[in-house]
Amino acid sequence: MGKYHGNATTVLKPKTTQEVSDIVKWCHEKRIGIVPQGGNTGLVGGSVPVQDEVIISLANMSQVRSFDPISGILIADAGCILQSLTDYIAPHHHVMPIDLGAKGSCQIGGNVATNAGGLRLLRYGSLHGSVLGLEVVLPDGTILDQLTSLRKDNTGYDLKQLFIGAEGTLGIITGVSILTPPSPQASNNVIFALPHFDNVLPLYQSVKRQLSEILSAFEFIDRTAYDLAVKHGQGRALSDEDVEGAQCFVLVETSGGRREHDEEKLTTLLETLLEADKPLINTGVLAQSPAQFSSLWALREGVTEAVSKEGKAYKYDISVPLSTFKECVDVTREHLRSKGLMREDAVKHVVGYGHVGDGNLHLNVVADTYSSEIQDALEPFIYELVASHRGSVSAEHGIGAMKTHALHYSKSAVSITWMKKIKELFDPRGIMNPGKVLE
Ligand code: FAD
Ligand code: S2G
Ligand code: ZN
Repeated sequence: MGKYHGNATTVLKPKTTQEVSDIVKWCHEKRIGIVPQGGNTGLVGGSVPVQDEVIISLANMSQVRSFDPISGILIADAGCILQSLTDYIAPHHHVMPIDLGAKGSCQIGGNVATNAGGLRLLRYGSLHGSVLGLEVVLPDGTILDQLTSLRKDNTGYDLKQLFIGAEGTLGIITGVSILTPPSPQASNNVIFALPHFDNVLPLYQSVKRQLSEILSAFEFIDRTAYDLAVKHGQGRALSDEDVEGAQCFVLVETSGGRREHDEEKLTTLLETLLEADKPLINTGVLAQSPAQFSSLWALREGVTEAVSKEGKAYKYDISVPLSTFKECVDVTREHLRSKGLMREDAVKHVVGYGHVGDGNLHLNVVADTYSSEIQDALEPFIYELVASHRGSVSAEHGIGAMKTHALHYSKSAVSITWMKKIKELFDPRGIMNPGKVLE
């Protein structure tokens, strides 16, 4: 399951919705396949041609159309980069309801198309909730203008929801209307070192109870992921003494109304945890400065890069019950060991990290090289493991081209049949992102 490589002869970069519509109309008439492309940061090959489709890049549609600092409603071209939108609304004291390590390149249109989750979903929910409206060019070139900025609009079927997470297979998103929350007056974070994984769940319970409304992220990093992040220069959050005996780590972020109030809550939490008869944590380090706040996040966000620097990654972005996070990593490692594949010239590491609050584990197998032997050992093993927990084979990254064969592990035959009926209704000529999501 390596990085996907397609080859397109043509990349078009329209500047307006009308240009997108004109191009799509032409492709529709000529029955030419299209791949909508945002920032190209997707991890399942969704933005890459599978044959010789025309790539329609939204990069040149990067204007903010409007922002209302009272309601926080932002209407932007789909090609706006997430970081640019974050920077645009910050002076108006608002934040984007989504944050992910790819923010410097990914576009809001791609975020919506993949229904990206990310680091803030725990606090601000899914894009299915924060997206208020969409402008979409349908596979025959029709412009579907649902770019409403209404918080409430119960008039007929909510069509926009179909395009959120459709990965460009039902139409090209050209405009996004999204509700942005007010920026927190104070953000803080703390990293905890835990002696073993079993403490993560009770820690999550007490953190939720003690921080309640100011909790904005609760991220898990196992020891291997942590060591790889440090090895590859993604920050050094804790001293060697602090990490002594730690089996995993948790990064907690708070976003609240008053710094003093939030810091008091965090300090009380840390004291309570450390003074407990059986402490859940070995230690905790509270960020003392904006620089330290950023370096704690850099460590967590840098795991992806560290994994890809360490070797060839087989990435499994899965939803499984929180209690099974460590088991899934350990069982996979043991399975590979039983095949004689846990060795330096085959599989070097099996790591786990992810979004605890979303039940989303990023299980990454780091190999020396890609090989069919490793691939065959991993699939369908991991998909069956996920299905045994009634989980999802793709929590937030989508299906793209790389996981179409695995869709049935998480969706019933009836569901897939009706997905295909919807695809047939919107794209009877099959020109919109062919080979993605549905086989
Ligand atoms: P692309 O990669 O260009 O495209 C992704 C899919 O959307 C493709 O199928 C494409 O055809 C379609 N598409 C793109 N733009 C449009 C459009 N305007 N209209 C219709 N279809 C379109 N993902 C998460 O969910 N959570 C994370 O925490 C996260 N962290 C990441 C960290 C790193 C370092 C990296 C590299 C990736 C991460 N991702 C994460 C994956 C990726 O960033 C997201 O899927 C992102 O939403 C993709 O946006 P993009 O603009 O790069 O889209
Ligand atoms: C994350 C990023 C991509 C990956 O870090 O939350 O979604 O799988 C991931 O490393
Ligand atoms: Zn993620």
